[in-house]
Amino acid sequence: MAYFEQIGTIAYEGPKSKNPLSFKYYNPSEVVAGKQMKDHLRFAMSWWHTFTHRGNDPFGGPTIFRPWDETADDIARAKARVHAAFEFMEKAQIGYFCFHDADIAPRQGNLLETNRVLDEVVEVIRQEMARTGIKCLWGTSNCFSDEKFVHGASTSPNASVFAYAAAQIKKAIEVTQLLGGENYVFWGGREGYETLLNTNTSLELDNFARLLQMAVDYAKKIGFTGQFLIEPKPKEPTKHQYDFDTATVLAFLRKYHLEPYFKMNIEANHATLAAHTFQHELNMARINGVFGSVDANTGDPMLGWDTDQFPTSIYDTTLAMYEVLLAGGFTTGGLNFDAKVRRGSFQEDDLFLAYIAGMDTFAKGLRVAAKLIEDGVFEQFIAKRYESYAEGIGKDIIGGRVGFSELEAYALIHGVTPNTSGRQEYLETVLNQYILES
Ligand code: XLS
Ligand code: NI
Ligand code: NI
Repeated sequence: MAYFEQIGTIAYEGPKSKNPLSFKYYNPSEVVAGKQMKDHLRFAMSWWHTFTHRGNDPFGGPTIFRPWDETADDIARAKARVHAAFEFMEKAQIGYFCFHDADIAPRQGNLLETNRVLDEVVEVIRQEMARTGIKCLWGTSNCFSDEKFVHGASTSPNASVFAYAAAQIKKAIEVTQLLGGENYVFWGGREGYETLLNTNTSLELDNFARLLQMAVDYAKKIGFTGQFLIEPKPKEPTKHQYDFDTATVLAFLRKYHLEPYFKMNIEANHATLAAHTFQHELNMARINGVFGSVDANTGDPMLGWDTDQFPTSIYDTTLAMYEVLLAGGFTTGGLNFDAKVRRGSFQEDDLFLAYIAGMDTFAKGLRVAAKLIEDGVFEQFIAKRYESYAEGIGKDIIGGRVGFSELEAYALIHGVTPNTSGRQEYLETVLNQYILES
C-alpha cells in the first residue's frame, strides 16, 4: 500500500522552477568540490519527528493525523510506519535514517517483551533497507520519556534505573549494529539537574562516565564498529544538562579518558540555546578533532527552547557547510534533520515540502561554502591576519624558544607594532556577495 500516492519522486529542477515539489539547489549526482552532492550532504530522516510527531504542544493535543496512525494495533501501526517511512525516503531521495528504539517499536509491559517487539519491527526495517538501499546513519535509545527516568538515566539517584538504562542502551546498540548503523548517538536526555539542593553532581558525573565506558567495552565485545557520538545540549529537559556544549563535553571526556571513543553530533538548535552560533560549535568540534555528525535544524531567535524547525537560513547553512568542508567533510556522519513540521503544517505533503526546504537550503549552503573555500576568501584573510607568528618574535613564541624574561627584553626594546583592522563589515559583505552570486 502506498501512503503518498499523489507524490512522485522529488527531482532536481533548478532554481527557476516554480514546482514546490522539486529541488531547486539539491542535485544529488552533481559534483561540487570533487564529490557528488549526495555524498557531501548525506541527508538523513529523523524517525521521531517525521513519523511519530503528532503536533502536540503544552496547550493542545494532536493536530496531525496520518493514515498510518489509523491502525488500531500498536505493533501493526509501527510496521505500517516503516513502510510509510521508506516510501517517504525513497520519494524524497533521502539516503539515511536515524531512530530511537522507542520511535520504531511500541514499548511493552516488560523489557523482554519490549525487546521482542523491537526485533519484530526491526526485521521489517531490515527488509525495507534491502529493498531500497537506504541506510541507517545512527540509532539511539530513548532514556528520557518514560516515567522511570524522572531523575535521569545513568545520573539517576536510583541505581536500578541506571541498570535499566544500560540494558536499554545495550539492546539499542545491538539493533543499530544489526541495521549497519554508521554511528550510535548519546544525547543526554535527562542527564542533568534541576536543583543543587538535592543533587550529588560528583557522583552523577562519575556514573555518567561509567555508563559510557560500559558502552565502549560492550561495543568492543560485540564488534560494533560504528562511531559513538555525543550530542551536546545546554538545557531542556533539565534546567542544566551535563553535556552543555562541545567544550564542556570535551572536558568531561578528557577527565574520564573517554576522548578517543567519542565524537560530537552538533545540533544547530542546541548550539544557539547555549548562546553559541551553529558555526561556533562545529568549529570547536573541528579544531579539536571530534567533528562527527550534524542534527540539522534551527531554533527561533525569539524563543528560548528547542523548536526543532527545518533550517531555511542560507546564511547559517553556508557557514555550517564551510566548517564541514574544512573538517574534511563527513566520514561516518551526515545531516540528520532533527526537525519537525510546525503544528499548523499538518498535511502529508507538508512533510515533503519541509524536507525539500531543508535539503535545498543545505545544498545551496554547500555550493556557496565550496566556492568560498575554492577562492580562499576567508582563509587568505585569516592567514594574513596572523602572519606576525610566521617570523621573528612570533615564530619564537610558537616554537617555544622564549619565556617571560625574553619577552620582557623584547618588549622593552621594540614596544608594539601598529594593529591592523579586522575588517569585519567588509568580510560580511563579501560573504553576502558569495551567497547571492554562487
Ligand atoms: C533532543 C535531541 C534528540 C537527539 C536524539 O533535543 O535533539 O532528538 O537528537 O536523542
Ligand atoms: Ni538532536
Ligand atoms: Ni534537539
